[in-house]
Parts: sequence; structure tokens; C-alpha cells
Amino acid sequence: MRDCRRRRVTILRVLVTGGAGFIGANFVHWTLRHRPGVSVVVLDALTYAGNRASLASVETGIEFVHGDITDTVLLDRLVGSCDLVVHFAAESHNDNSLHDPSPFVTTNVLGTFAILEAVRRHGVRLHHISTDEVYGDLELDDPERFRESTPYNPSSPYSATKASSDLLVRAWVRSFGVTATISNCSNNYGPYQHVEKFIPRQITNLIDGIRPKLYGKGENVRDWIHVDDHNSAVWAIVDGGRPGETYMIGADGEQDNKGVVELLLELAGQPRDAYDHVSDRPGHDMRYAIDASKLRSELDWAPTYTTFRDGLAATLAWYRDNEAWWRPQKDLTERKYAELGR
Ligand code: NAD
Ligand code: TDX
Repeated sequence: MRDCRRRRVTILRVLVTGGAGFIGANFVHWTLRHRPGVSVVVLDALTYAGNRASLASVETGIEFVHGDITDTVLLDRLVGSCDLVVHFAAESHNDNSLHDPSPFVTTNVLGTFAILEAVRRHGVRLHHISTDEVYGDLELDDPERFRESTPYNPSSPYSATKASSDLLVRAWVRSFGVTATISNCSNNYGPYQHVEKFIPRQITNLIDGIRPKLYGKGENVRDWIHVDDHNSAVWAIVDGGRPGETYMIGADGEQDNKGVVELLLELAGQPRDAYDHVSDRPGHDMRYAIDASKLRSELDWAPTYTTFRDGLAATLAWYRDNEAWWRPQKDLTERKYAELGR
């Protein structure tokens, strides 16, 4: 095994794209908590998914720039002043990509292209955040899990644009010597996640007295990881990851959707069968499962949230305590779902 753990690089100033989104905002909080010497610049376009309120408690400790990752002039100024870019900014919701793929191509593909050209011009290190969805899906009984060598086979416009962005990063590493790493993570849960996503949607439905909604039979499996564990893994890769390498991030958290809803109902003190089935997502990926042994063994990383039930209970409590954060998004989100019959 290569010992990369001692080769910790010194990061003084990090540019976080998409830092007002779910994972990016949690990354900013994690960084300020654990890396007090690092100054943080956030670049975010504040799309429907970006929320400045997610950074309210740390506004004075960061620089926030409202702008688009496709703005090359702005990127030149920001990237040139940093020694690391962590690139979270993306259109991230599969259901939206089925309705209108256009912003997915613009932000996820052209935006990543713009980031790559900027880090190439300025010789700045990049960590590119990606998803396990680039590998397609697995059958429920497949003994395999996704690993770094699994061939790409994306299903949706969202995952196809994320796959495209990963391939651009790989090409810029090989062709232009850009110093970049990639991580492909499984489904995240935790605070500040938009109410369009599965877990916050069901939690906020429960708070509103609405029955949770399962797509199709609810047999689809996702491999859940707490967002703080994703972000600690990103820092482990920044610190010790080998340039040009890809790392899978996952915490052995496979659950079928029905099981997640039943657990949420139990935690909310309601009967475990008080949910509804709604129409399925077209092309719905059946199962994701991550083998993160490269990350664990090379970089000595381990998740801290090892019990899904506890992490989910904490997330339920967060949404109960932070209604002012999510309430403004709820009606519009549910109106969009109503149009889709879901
Ligand atoms: P999100 O939708 O919550 O946040 C995305 C952020 O990017 C928002 O703040 C938005 O305003 C910003 N943004 C969008 N387009 C932009 C543009 N053109 N310029 C600048 N900013 C822009 O997404 P998320 O769930 O936090 O996902 C973050 C990243 O992690 C994405 O790259 C996603 O593919 C990846 N990922 C997500 C998950 C998950 O479970 N959510 C899992 C694996 C990987
Ligand atoms: O109301 C719902 N009911 C339901 O059964 C919603 C919103 C979703 N689902 C199902 C669909 C999926 O099987 O729950 C599962 C999770 O759905 P999403 O939260 O939409 O996530 P997913 O499509 O799995 O993608 C997520 O993980 C990988 C993120 O949104 C992506 O950004 C990430 O790359």
C-alpha cells in the first residue's frame, strides 16, 4: 500500500463552488470547524437549490461571491487567488433533469469545462465532486458493488452530465497535467438538504401531516452516507489522495426506499405503513452500492455516523428545529411534484 497519509499539503485558501447548496454548505461548516487556518471563498449562482441562509452562521468568516461557474472572467480572478478548488456546483436532481436537461448540460458539463480551464491557467489543484450514479445501477441481488474501475454507464440526463464532467477532468489530468482528484460518492443525507430530495421531502411531509410518497414499489436501494462523512472524506483526499486518482466514497449504508420511509414513520411516532405509493421515476435506477475500500485503506478514512437510525433521527430533529430554513421552498417543490403526478 502506498503511504500517502504523511504527504499532507498545506491549503491556505479554498474556493468552494456550489457552497450554498446542500453538500457545499456543509463542507464550508466542516472546514471552518476542523481547518481554522484555511480561508474559504464560496462561488455560487444561488439557483433555486442555493440558499444563502445555509451559510448565515458563518457569513462573517467567509467570502461569498454570487456568480456563475461558466463566467470565465470571474473564475480567473477567484481561482488565481486560491490554492485549491473544491467543485460541488451542479444541477443535482434527477427528476428535474428528466423534465428539462438543458441546465444540467450547461452547468455540469460546460461549467466543469470552465473550471478545468481556469485551474489549468493558474496551476491550481482541483478536487471534483461526483456521484456513484455515473456507474449506472445494480440488480438487487448483484454481489458486486461500484468501485473505481467500474465502467461508466449513466442512466439519466443528470448522471450522464456528471459522467461527462468526470471524463473531462480525467482528460485534463492526462492531456494537460492538471493536478486533480475525483470522488464518486453515494446518496447523502443531513442538514440543509433541499426539500425536493427523498429524505427531506418525506420528513417535511410528515411535519405537515402528509403521508410519505414512495416511487413505484419502493424496492430501489440507495447507499446512504451522512454529509459530514462525505466531507471528511473529501478532506482526506485533498490531504493525501494521489493526483489523477478517483476515490469512491461510501459508508456501507444500503437501504431500500421502503425501509427508509418505515424508519422515518417509526421515528415520528406513526404507524410504519402510513405511506403512499406514487408513479415511478422513468428509467429509475434500481440500486447503488459503494465499495470504498481504496479510500479506507489508502487514506485511513472511516465514517463517524455508523448507525443510519441515529443519523436519520438527528436529521429529522434538524428539520423540526429549522422550519424557517425549509418552509419557503416547500410549496413550490410540491407543486412541481404534483405536475408530475408524484
Ligand atoms: P445542490 O443542488 O443542493 O447544490 C448545488 C449548488 O450549486 C447550489 O447552491 C446552486 O446554487 C449551485 N449552482 C448550480 N449551478 C451553478 C452555476 N452554474 N454556477 C454556480 N453555482 C451553481 O447539490 P448537492 O446535493 O449539494 O450536490 C453537490 C455536488 O455533489 C454535486 O456535484 C452532486 O453531483 C454531488 N453529489 C451529490 C450527492 C447527493 O446525495 N446529494 C451524492 C453524490 C454526489
Ligand atoms: O418523493 C420521492 N419518493 C421516492 O421514492 C423522491 C423525491 C424520491 N424517491 C426515491 C427515488 C430514489 O430511488 O428515493 C430515492 C432517492 O431519490 P433522490 O433523493 O431524488 O436521490 P437520487 O435520485 O438517488 O440521487 C441522489 O443521489 C446521488 C442525489 O440527488 C444526486 O445528486 C446524487 O448524485
